[in-house]
Amino acid sequence: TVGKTITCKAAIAWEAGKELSYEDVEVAPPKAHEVRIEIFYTGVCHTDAYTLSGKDPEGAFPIILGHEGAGIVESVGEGVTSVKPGDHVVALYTPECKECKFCKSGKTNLCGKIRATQGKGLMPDGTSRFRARGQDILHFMGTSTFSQYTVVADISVVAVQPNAPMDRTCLLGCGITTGYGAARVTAAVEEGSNVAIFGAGCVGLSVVQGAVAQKAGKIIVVDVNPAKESWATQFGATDFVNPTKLPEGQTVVDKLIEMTDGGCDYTFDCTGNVGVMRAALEACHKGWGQSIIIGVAAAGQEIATRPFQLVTGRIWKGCAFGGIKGRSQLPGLVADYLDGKLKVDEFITHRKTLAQINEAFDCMKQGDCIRAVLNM
Ligand code: NAD
Ligand code: AHE
Ligand code: ZN
Repeated sequence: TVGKTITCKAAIAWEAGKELSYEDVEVAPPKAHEVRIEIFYTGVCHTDAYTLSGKDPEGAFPIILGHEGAGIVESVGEGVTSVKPGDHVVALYTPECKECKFCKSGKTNLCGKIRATQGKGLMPDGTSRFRARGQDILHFMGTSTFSQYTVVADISVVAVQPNAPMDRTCLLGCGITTGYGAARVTAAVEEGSNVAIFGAGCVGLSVVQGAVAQKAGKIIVVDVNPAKESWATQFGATDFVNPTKLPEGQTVVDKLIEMTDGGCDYTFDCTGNVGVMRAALEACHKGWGQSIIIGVAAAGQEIATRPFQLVTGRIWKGCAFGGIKGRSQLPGLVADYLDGKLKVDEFITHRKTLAQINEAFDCMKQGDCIRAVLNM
């Protein structure tokens, strides 16, 4: 297959708001500094549904979605030295070139090298490697893992330990790394600090794991779904608050301030709801509390608070992919998983095949789903 176009199955999003279509796609061979990957497993993330809905300002169609994938390198283009055919890999929607202003800053995991073309759904040379029904199909987040074969930039892929099962490592491509990294890298939660996590999905529960690893004091999970209490406890939360069950007149902010003697040291929004983001900021301790926005809000939504909240020392920030540099740090997370220090298996509540992808999207929208993993 090396150097040749591969015809395989993919789930194509032809139009916003419509079901995905499982059909043949032609995947061109990788050009210079590109890698063709046989995807074995992919997770389904809310951000895929968000872009499919048509609300993502960067979303264009037709497109192959998916950004939580693991597989094996099939072939590489000219000049690729970081991975080779046969390597077990995870696709990276946050690439790491190690040479741009961002990568060299030491201040962020965002990489600027290919962000412009990635946002347009194209490979770095401005073209697509996918064709179906005689037309070009766009790439998504530089990964497009809802295809049995995909082509990515060589800076958008990392080789990981081959003894780590790919149906688990795929989840390190987004949800788990995002939450775990937010607690360990972006917030760098200190020992004994009080933490509140809004939203106990894959991302929020991964923040809980990160907070446990950082030896946080109180780890308070806030969720409107009562079924999330046992999930929170299983991952190491010390307390659970359901904002819909508070006494009349008490807000979730009042409750958290009361539980933490003045406010939390760190809070995390893992819901994407801008009202929740405000509550998370205002539940922070005066003088130093930090609130980290992780959730992706719908297009057009804005956050608000009284500026006095910041004047009095609360800090509002956010992160993508948990602040983790994929090529440098993902093998470390896989090692944590292999050593039993990072839970991954526990997140998989649903398993489907690529052909059943629309069912997986339906599952994701139910309260009992943490992650649905697709076998390609
Ligand atoms: P999820 O839907 O599985 O979990 C969200 C949880 O929030 C659910 O348990 C839900 O009951 C709870 N919730 C909803 N409204 C609430 C409210 N008002 N108060 C308290 N809890 C509430 O989602 P997920 O997969 O964990 O992802 C969370 C968010 O993070 C999504 O918006 C997703 O798009 C985003 N995301 C961001 C990044 C990033 O890099 N920044 C990466 C992955 C996902
Ligand atoms: N394209 C959207 C924004 C979507 C977004 O915030 N994406 C996150 C990852 S979510 C993963 O599930 C991200 O990485 N953002 C940083 C980046 O560079 O895209 C929009 O509003 O335009
Ligand atoms: Zn995601």
